[in-house]
Amino acid sequence: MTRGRAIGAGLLAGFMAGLVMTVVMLLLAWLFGVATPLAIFGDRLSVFIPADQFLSLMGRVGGYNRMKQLGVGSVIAGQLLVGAFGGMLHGLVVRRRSKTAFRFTGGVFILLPLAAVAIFLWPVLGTHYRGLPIDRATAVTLLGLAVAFFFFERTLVLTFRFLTRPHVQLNDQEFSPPMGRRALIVGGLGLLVAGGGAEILRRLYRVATFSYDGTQYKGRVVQPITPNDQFYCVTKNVVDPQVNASLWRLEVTGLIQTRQTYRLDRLKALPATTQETTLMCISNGLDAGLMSNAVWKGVTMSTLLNAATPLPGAAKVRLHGVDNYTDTFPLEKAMDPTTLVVYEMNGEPLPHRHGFPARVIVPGYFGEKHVKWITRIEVADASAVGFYEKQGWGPDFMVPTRSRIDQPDHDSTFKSAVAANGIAVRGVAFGGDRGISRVEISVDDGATWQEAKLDYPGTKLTWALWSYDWRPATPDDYTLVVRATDGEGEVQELDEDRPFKSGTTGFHKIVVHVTA
Ligand SMILES: Nc1nc2c(c(=O)[nH]1)N[C@H]1C(S)=C(S)[C@@H](COP(=O)(O)O)O[C@H]1N2
Ligand SMILES: [Mo]
Repeated sequence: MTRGRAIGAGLLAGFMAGLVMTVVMLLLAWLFGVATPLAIFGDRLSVFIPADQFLSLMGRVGGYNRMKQLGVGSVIAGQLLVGAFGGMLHGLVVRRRSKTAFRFTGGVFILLPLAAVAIFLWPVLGTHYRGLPIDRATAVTLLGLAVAFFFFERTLVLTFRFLTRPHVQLNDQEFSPPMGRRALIVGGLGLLVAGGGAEILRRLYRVATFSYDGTQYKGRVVQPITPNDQFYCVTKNVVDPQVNASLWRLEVTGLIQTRQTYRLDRLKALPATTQETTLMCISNGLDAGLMSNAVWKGVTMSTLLNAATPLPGAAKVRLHGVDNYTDTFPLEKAMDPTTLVVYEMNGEPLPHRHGFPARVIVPGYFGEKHVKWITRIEVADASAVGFYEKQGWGPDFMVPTRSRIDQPDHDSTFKSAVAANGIAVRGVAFGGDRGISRVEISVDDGATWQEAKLDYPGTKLTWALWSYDWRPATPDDYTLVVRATDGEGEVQELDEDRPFKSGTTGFHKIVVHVTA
């Protein structure tokens, strides 16, 4: 076999093997919720990208969803490239040895990559999109990788053999016909496999988070309690978990005396608490709607922790979702009677995208800490960090007091005859776990302030809805500003020293034109 032929056949066989392997991964993900590099490679990489770089990258590619799509696309492209390269090496080796045993190719193309990928992906192997507990999920992910690599190895070896095997034996002389026709057959098969893969990709795309990640709740529609299907939504995932409740467990582990495991029915059998709580994302802009309010039902986290008995040295809890999302907060906060593990949202089981079957509610902290699809509460020492903390978010995760004008629209115009009858100005104000005691509105860019009415005062743990009947007398361009005072008497402020990684502070302003 010539060198060129070995390389050509190797590249084609390797590309084909990469394709088959990728389709196997897609199938495993689609049918069984197995975590594959397509999804978890990005999770693993993103913790190495500091928050500011992460945000600028996100801006450059056109948003979080685009970034996720690029991530998956790059992993697929990478797998095909590495596959082709591996195939080429295989071709060159076979050319010298003429025969390769499974012992050899299995070692090089199954065991070696399995070890390498397992080591690199170790922290995220415990992911499972149907909700297996972390240890079992790790085993399933490894098994899935082994299966995918097995398909790679078999496809590579057999395709290469098919492409290069001499099929005519004349007077002891090898005759190798040109590879063209066989390459065509392999190419055709490749197209079929790619078509199947594209179909699975399409189906996965339809259930992917692209259509709803970043959903906001703001404007005229805002009511005291956000309907479940309008609740804001943020997820790090490309495809969110759809947990099968019978596979799912909640474990309490780490620095504790007795490890505890709860099935959903055991969790629901514990004394329940119902609590209205508002959530807001750390990345919520002053005018944005990554903030919503719901009534949650579940059990206090302290019930679960006390049953496990934390040991001396325990300082934090690290919470794990089935999507290997993690976050932490102080043990003291975990023991607070308002910190919950909930399974109902506004009287219904948690919707999948909001964490079915159970999520954490931890009032006062940004949305990130309200871990969805929770599967493990790990009691840890003070050094434990979570997913976004590794990216450098924080260090302050407490919600600062914020307020927003929902109505009228920014840049809207009113005839003065209409304006004289009153323009309804409405909005929300949120003070973390401190409540809202007062809202003021300014129509002259903060020079003077008027009292707004608290139509829905909420509780210490929720937002308040406010309104103001504004009757501008003269035509002008008005700048409206809102400011809230929390339940402890602290007036909302612009904290210039607060890093953006701890969430924005400041005032929401809109401009309204009143014309003659
Ligand atoms: N397991 C898991 N929990 C998670 C996330 C995630 O990606 N995975 N995203 C967090 C972020 S950044 C926010 S703002 C809230 C959003 O909760 P919601 O989608 O129910 O509004 O969930 C948090 N909990
Ligand atoms: Mo968030």
